Amino acid sequence: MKRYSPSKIESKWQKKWAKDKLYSPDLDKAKTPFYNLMMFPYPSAEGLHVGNIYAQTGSDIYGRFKRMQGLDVFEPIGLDGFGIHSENYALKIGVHPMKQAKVSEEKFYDQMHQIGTGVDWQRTVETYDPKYYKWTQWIFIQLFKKGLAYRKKSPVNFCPGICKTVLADEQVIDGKCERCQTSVEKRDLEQWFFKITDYAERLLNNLSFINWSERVKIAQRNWIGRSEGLIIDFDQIKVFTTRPETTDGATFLVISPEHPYINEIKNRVDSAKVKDIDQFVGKSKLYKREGKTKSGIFSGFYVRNPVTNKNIPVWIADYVLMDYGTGAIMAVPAQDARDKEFAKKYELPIEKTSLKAQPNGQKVVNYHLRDWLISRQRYWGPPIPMIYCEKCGWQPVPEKDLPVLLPDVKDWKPLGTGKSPLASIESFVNTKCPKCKGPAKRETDVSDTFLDSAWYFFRYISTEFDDVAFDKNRAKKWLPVHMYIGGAEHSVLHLLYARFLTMVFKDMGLIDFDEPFTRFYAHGLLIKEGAKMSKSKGNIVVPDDYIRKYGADTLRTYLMFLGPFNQGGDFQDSGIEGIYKFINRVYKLVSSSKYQVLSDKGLDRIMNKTIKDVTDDIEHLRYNTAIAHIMEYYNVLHKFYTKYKILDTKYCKTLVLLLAPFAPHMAEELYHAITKDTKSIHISDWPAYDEKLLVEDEKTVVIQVNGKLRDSLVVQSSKIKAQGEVEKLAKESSRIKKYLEGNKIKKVIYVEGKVLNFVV
Ligand code: ANZ
Ligand code: ZN
Repeated sequence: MKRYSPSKIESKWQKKWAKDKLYSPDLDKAKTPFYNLMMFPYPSAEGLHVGNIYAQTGSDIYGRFKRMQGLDVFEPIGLDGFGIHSENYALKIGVHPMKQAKVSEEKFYDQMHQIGTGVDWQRTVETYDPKYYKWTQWIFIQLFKKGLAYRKKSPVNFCPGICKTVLADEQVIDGKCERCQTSVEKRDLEQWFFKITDYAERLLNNLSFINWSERVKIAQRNWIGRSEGLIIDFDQIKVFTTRPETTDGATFLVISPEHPYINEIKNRVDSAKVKDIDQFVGKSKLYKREGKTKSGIFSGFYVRNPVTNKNIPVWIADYVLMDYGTGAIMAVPAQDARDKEFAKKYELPIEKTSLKAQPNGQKVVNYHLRDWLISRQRYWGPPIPMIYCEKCGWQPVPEKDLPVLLPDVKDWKPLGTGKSPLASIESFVNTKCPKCKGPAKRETDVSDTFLDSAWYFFRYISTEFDDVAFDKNRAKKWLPVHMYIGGAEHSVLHLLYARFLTMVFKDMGLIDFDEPFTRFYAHGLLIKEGAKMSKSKGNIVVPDDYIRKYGADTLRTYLMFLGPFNQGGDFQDSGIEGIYKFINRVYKLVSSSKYQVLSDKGLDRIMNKTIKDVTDDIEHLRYNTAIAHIMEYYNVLHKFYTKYKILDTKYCKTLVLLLAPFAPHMAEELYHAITKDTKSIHISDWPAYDEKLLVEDEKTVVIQVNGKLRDSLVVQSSKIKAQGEVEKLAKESSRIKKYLEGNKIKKVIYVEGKVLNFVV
C-alpha cells in the first residue's frame, strides 16, 4: 500500500482535469443545464482568505454533486478586481492598480486551482478587462437611453479619508466609511444616478416567488421600505405622514435644512432670523452622520394645523431628510419618539391626540429605496461613457467607440477635490461631441464597482462573444442561475442591483425572465478559535499553509465539517488534524482492502441508509451532517474488515463516491484504484439507494410469564440484542400487563431473538 500523499495526488489530478476540460460543459449542446454560481470574489494580492475558500468549497460541493447526478453543471469563476477595494489596497502598498491587478489575478487563480474547484477555466471574467468593461459601459448607455440614468446635484456622502470619493448610503456604516473607517461628510456634487426607484414595486413583489431564505427577503423588503401614507397641506407646506389620525396632536412642523421652502420663509422673516437660518443650514451640511442628536432652529414662520385650526411653528431640523416623502413632517410629540425628544429639547408643546379626525390629503406610497448613485471620483473603474457638449448637452459615447479605455497614467491617486484623477488628463478629457462634432468634454468619473458585479453572470456564459454583452440563446438556456451561493452581507445591495439590471434587460427584450437567481443560499462566517479573524489579532487563516500541510481535500472537508454551512463555524487547528486522520484512514482502508464479491445484509442496509442520508443532506447543503454520516459508514466498514479481513468492493466504491464532492482528488485516486472505469469519478453516477433495503428486518419474540406463553412481539433487528428494549416493549403489552400487575418480578430470562420469560 502506498502512503497517502496529498501533494502528489492533488497536482496530478488537477492537471488531468484541466487537460480533459472535465468541468467545461458545452454551453450550446448541454441538455440539462445547471448554472452553479458562487458570488464574485474580490481578492487582494494577499490572496484568498479562508472565508473565500469556505464559500467556494461549499458552492463547489453542490456543483460536483449535481454533476454526478447527471446534470450539465456550469461553474464559472472570475474576479471582481475593479473598484475601491482593489484601489485602496494598491494605495496602501504603493503599486499601480493596473500592475497590482495582474499580480492579484495570478495569485487568485492559482489558489482556485490548488483548492481543486471544478470550475470552467475556459470562461474566466475579470471586471478590469476592457473586453468586459466595454459592456459595463454599454449597459450604462442603455440605461441612459431608457431614461434610467440621470444627473442630479445632491448632498452626497463624501469620504475625506483615503478614499476621497463619494460613497453610496450603503457604504456608510454608523457615519463612517465602510472601507477606511473615516467619518463621512456631506457634500453637494453633480452625480450620475440609476433610477432603481422606478422598479421598487417590482423588486418588492417578485420576492414572493423566489426561493430565497426568509431572512434575505426580509432584508430586501426593509431596504425597499414600502410605506403608505397621506400628504397633508399645512398651508403651503406639504407633509408626508403615515399617521394622519394624529394630526390634532401636531404641535409644530419640521422641514429639512435642504427644503426649498426655506427661501420663501427667508423672504418673510427679519434679517437677523435670515442670518440665523443661513448659519444653521450651513452647519447642517457638514453634519456627520454618526451625530444623531437632533438639532434644529425655529424658522420664525407659522402654519395652520388643518384639524385644530391653531397656528403652529415651523422648525428646521436635520432629523428630517429631504429625499424622503416631502422633506417636511408634522411633529406629533405625544405619539412619535423622535418628535418627543425634539419637543423636550426645545420646550415645544406636547398635546394629547384623541380626536381621530382625518384631514383631507392625497394618498401616496413612498419607498425608502433611493436611486443608485453611480459616480465615483476615482481612477480604478470603468470611465462613465458620456460626453458633455455645451451646445448639445450630455451625449452617450457612440457604441462603436466602446470601450472608453481607462488611460494608463502615473497620477492615479484620488485628489479629494470632488474630481476624479482622470479630470487632469487633457488628452482624455477633450473630445468631440458625437452629435455636432464640436469640441466637448468627457465625463471623468468612473462607475461604482457594484455595477461591475451586477451583471457578471450574464457574461460568464458569453465570453467568446465580442459583439454583444451576452448571447440571447445562451441566456435562454442557462439563466436564471439555478443555485447562487454567497455571503449574507450581500443580501441587500448586490442582490438588489443584479435584480434591477435583470429587470431592465427584460424590459429591453433581451431576456424573458425577471429574476436572475432562482435560488440564493447565504453561507455563514468562520471564526478562528473563538475569535473573529483579523489582521490586527494575527489570527487570519492562510489557506495555503494548510493546503501545504494537509492537502486541499482535508482543508475542504474540514471547512465543511466545522458546522452548518449557513452558520459558519470555528476553525481549530486540532479539528483539521482530526479530519486529516480520517482522510488517511479512508485512504488506507480502501487501498489496502482485499476485494471480494461478498455481500452482507447488514452492510447493505447501512450502505443504502448512508447513501440516502448523504444525498438528502447535500441537497439541503447540510454538509457537516453529510460528512458525519460518511464517517459512521467508514467506521462500520472498518470494523467489518478488521473482523472478517474481506470487504466487497461495492462498499468501498460507495464510500469513495460519497466523498467525491468533498475530497475530489483522493476520491478520484481511489476510484481508479478499485474500479476499471476509465472516466473520472466526477462524471460517474452518484450512487442510488434501494428503498426496500432501508427497512430493517424484524423478528418475532415469544413472551412468557412463569414459562407460559402469553404474547408474541415483532421486534426490529437493531433492537433484538438489547434485553432492556425487548423487556420494555413486553411490559407495554396489555396482555402481559395483566399478569404482571400486583406481582413482583423476580427474574427475567431472555434468549436472544426468541423468548423472553418473566418469573414472578
Ligand atoms: C406624524 C407621525 C405620528 C408619524 C406618529 C409617525 C408616527 P415611514 O414608515 O418610514 O414611511 N417622516 C416623514 N417624512 C420624513 C422625512 N423626510 N424625514 C424624517 N421623517 C419623516 O415613516 C413615515 C413617518 O416618518 C411619517 O409619519 C413622519 O412622521 C416621518 F405617531 O407623521 B409621521
Ligand atoms: Zn454638441
